Amino acid sequence: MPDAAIDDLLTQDGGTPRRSFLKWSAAVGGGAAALGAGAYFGVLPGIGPENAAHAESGSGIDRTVWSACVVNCGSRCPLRYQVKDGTIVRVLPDNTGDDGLLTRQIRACVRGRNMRQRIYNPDRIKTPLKRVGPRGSGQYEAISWDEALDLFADKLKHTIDTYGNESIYKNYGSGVWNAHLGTSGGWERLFNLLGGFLGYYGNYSYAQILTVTQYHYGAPDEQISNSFEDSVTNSDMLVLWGNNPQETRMSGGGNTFTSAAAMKNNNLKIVVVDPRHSDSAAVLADEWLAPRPGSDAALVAGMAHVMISENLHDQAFLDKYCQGFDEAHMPEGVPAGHSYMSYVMGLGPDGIEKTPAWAAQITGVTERQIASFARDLANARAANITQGWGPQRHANGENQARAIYTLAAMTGNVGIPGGGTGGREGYYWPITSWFPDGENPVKTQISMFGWTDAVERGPELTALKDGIRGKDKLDVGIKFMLQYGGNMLSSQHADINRTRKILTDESLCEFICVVDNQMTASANMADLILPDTTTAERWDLVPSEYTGDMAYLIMAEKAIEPLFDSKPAYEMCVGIAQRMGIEQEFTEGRTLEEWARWMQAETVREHPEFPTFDELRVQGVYRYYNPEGLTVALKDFRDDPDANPLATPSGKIEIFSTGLWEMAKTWEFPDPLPGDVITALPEHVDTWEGPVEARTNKEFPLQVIGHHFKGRVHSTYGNLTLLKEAHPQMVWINTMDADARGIVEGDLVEVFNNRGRIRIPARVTPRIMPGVLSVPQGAWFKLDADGVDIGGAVNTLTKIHPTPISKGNPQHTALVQVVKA
Ligand SMILES: Nc1nc2c(c(=O)[nH]1)N[C@H]1C(S)=C(S)[C@@H](COP(=O)(O)OP(=O)(O)OC[C@H]3O[C@@H](n4cnc5c(=O)[nH]c(N)nc54)[C@H](O)[C@@H]3O)O[C@H]1N2
Ligand SMILES: Nc1nc2c(c(=O)[nH]1)N[C@H]1C(S)=C(S)[C@@H](COP(=O)(O)OP(=O)(O)OC[C@H]3O[C@@H](n4cnc5c(=O)[nH]c(N)nc54)[C@H](O)[C@@H]3O)O[C@H]1N2
Ligand code: SF4
Ligand SMILES: [Mo]
Repeated sequence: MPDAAIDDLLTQDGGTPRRSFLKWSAAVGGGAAALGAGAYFGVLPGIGPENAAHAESGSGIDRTVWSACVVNCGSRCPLRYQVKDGTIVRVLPDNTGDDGLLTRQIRACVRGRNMRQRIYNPDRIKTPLKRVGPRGSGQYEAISWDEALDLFADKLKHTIDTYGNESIYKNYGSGVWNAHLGTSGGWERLFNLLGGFLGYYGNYSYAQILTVTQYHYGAPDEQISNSFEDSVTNSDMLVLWGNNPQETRMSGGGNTFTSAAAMKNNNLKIVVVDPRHSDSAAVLADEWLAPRPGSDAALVAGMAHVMISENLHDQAFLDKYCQGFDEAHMPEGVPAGHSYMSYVMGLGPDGIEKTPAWAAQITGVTERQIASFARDLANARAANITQGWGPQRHANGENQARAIYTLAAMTGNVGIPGGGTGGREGYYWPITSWFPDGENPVKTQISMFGWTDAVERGPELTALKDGIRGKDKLDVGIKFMLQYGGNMLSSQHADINRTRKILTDESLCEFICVVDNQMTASANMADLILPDTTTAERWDLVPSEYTGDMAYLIMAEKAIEPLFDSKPAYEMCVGIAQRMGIEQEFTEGRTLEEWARWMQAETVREHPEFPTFDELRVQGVYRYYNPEGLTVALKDFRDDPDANPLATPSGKIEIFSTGLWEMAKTWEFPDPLPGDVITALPEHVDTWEGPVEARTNKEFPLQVIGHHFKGRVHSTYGNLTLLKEAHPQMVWINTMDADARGIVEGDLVEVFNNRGRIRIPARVTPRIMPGVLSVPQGAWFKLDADGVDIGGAVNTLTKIHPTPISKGNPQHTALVQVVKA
């Protein structure tokens, strides 16, 4: 944008541009057609002087600065900080855009609007801290930055010299996810320049679906579905399958808005499939089906039985685009009886017909509901089945995910407007430039969930048994761990008590450094704690993430000076690089702000339509769109499967996966638990602590899941008084289960199994199915003198046992008992 145009915007009065903007947005809101080639609209009029980073006369405010909430909630919201005398006195939301489907305001949720409480929280880590008592005891002394960085550099050098680079690990942490600079903070670049570190693959969000998609659709990542914007425009049915956008996508820029738009379309039926009557079920659903957690593959098989029996499935689509639905479309060399149809109709190896009655027994959904949902789905003109990541975050969650994908194929919805792939709702991935981390010279990777095993018994881990990649086995355990922007050590990984025990043994992992801005339970496990700033105290550029067909970029300007003795991670890395003799290679002469400017210059070089850094400082948010219009996933494949085959062995959707068939022959499960199997078809399998075991387990008869919760993003924001009052941590329990135990609403209860015990109030409600509890995940872990977690972290109850294919985190699978405290 030329300078004159910026001047123009800055001098316009607020009213005029808004009116012209509304006209424009009405056109764009009309749907795909309006988003033709070249329809890149970035500058939304309505950007008045109140947004600019300049003095505001008469308001008592020195300046208003654009920044953002960058937690990993999958949205990203702009925030405008009003600053007076170097202090943020007020947090304002986005004021660009309107209520148009593709021009929507990116309104921050209740969490972001309370950002001041996080920035000025008493839990802020104020100075570098060195451990003085035993690990985990929480005894620290304040040290200077010089001492702290010396200690870090010495330990790093010692560990590399003694054990090699493969013993260095940067743990998963999503607290600054997807900020172009903050995500890495500089750490990966630093380690890469020093010879590299043990990598990880996958993520806690969707490890299982991520990995199996490669086998099912041939895609390297989860296969997204059509966008909600497309559903609003073109579907007559939208299925939210273990998908809760009203709570997990709460930004006004994200799918809370677009799914609500779907709800306003009277010709669109919305079905929610979730053991809980989630906020999305409450707000959006015409119909709610409640399967037991971990039973989705059985539900799909029961529905498939209805479709096949009544000839409702799309045979033409399955013939042309899929492998393995029926016996006529199997790869060579596979014995008869291994097609999905054979599995469903009882003609496969197990000989069991997957009737609705069979499915009802496993899922708890009635036969009638299964049949009528199957018919409705098959008869819909265009249905978008969108699965969230709840169904796959289970023991053998891989099969759950693939089963839901399969339903999209059986109903012929893949690749058409209004349809979908069975994956999560589609979006336009941001195209802006990142901070350059460089390449990791170490190619060995563990699953992101495998780090406690790699600490405890690294050299025992192998490729075929534990999913080590890049090597047949690990040679050394993790000896040096950096936890940056994550609360894995005592909150977000499974089985907190066991995790803490593994970490307490200083002969295993010899050095732990936590870099955070709040004093979390994980920080308490560190040998060295380094106080980071918050985003408000540094420069960054923040892209949107899962925000449907409207992508955007936000300016995060440094609003205030670093509080206390904190420092942006990048500056910590510079200090360490100095000590390791690589300062120049690391910085290339750039400060943090200069890197932020560099990233935007890189973006503008590739996309001249984007605003420059200084333009973005004024306008705050830049929206942009996929030039191809609304997301219709796999449209190319649908239109011409020969010209655009999938990257599976057959080039087709593999309902029977050749890759998994082969994998099942070679992968090793020396001490298998039920469910540790790899099947070429998306079969239901009875797993450890799953819905079937729950029925016979007298000691721990209740399944517990931990839904993602509006009061926090994981553990972040979990220490804010206002949010705790608005959204108290309570365990959801069905009225019948509560009655049977003499529990009434608000009673303190203890939820426990052999791994741990938590104490929290009960939320007695018919909004969760009998036999199932939900403890919203991410509460701050806090042990009392008896070893009871009175913070109520669900991971006190979950198990460290990886899923069979992705070696991912089955953190919605656990059995427990509950009693009145
Ligand atoms: N039982 C169960 N467990 C789960 C899940 C589940 O569904 N059930 N979900 C899993 C999923 S999907 C995920 S993504 C993970 C998330 O797990 P984590 O990535 O550990 O997420 P948070 O708990 O939010 O921790 C983020 C940390 O970053 C810190 N932070 C925030 N801003 C900054 C900053 O600017 N600098 C630094 N240095 N630190 C900062 C926060 O204070 C917080 O301590 O949890 C997983 N755990
Ligand atoms: N407010 C808020 N928003 C968030 C987050 C947060 O912590 N708080 N975390 C963010 C992150 S990092 C991620 S990865 C996403 C997570 O997004 P998801 O993984 O989709 O969220 P979950 O709450 O784990 O699961 C979604 C729904 O699935 C249901 N469910 C659980 N098990 C099953 C099952 O076996 N079958 C079926 N059909 N349903 C099941 C749960 O009750 C829940 O309502 O959310 C993101 N958004
Ligand atoms: S938590 Fe998510 S929805 Fe809420 S303000 Fe932050 S980025 Fe936006
Ligand atoms: Mo996640």
